[in-house]
Amino acid sequence: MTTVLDAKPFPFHFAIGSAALVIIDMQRDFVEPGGFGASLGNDVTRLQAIVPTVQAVLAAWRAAGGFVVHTREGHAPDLHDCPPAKRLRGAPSLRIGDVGPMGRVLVVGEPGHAIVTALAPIDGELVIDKPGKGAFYATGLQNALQARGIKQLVLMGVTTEVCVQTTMREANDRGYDCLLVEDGTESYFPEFKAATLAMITAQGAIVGWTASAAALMAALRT
Ligand code: TIU
Repeated sequence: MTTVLDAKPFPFHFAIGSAALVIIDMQRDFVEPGGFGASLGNDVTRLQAIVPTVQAVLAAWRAAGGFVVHTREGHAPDLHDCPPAKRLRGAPSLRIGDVGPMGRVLVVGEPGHAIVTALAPIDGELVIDKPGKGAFYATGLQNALQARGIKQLVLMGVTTEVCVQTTMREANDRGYDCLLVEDGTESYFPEFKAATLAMITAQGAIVGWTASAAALMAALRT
């Protein structure tokens, strides 16, 4: 058993063989200019800044022999899996499916849909394409985790209060213990990130644990 001693609200225990590192939506559509995140009016540079930290944790997790899951938010080219409520919401500069500088926005297989090169999946890692914010909704994630006996999830990715938090809450209801890496996640809104980290650990870890990348990597070295 491995313990992240310096976790909030108290130490987090996991076994590398029954844990998965889940990296949420580190796609060009969210972290590069011209994609979905930017179309909603966001400054994407905040999200780009976490790539080296996510890369360091990913390398440490791989070195420890841990299982890795990458998720990608996106829709089929015919948009059958994109509810009109999602596509028509608000007044973005480009809607889902429109052609932008990185291809069709938030569409599977387009350049913007790809995970950033620094965090590209390698052989043996699971890639989950998801049409929603949560990684369990309309995907094979639950079956894949159950088949491997996974009990604990360590999460990173974007954005903290949207796809990451939604996935953590879905995971809680399915019985997983979840730890979110504080500097391995980011929001377009710093105040939303801070509030999300606080609400996860409140009430005796009502949603889960948080810890720094350094604390997690220190645990992985023991
Ligand atoms: N807009 C926003 O903050 N996030 C999303 O739309 N998707 C994810 O968080 N991946």
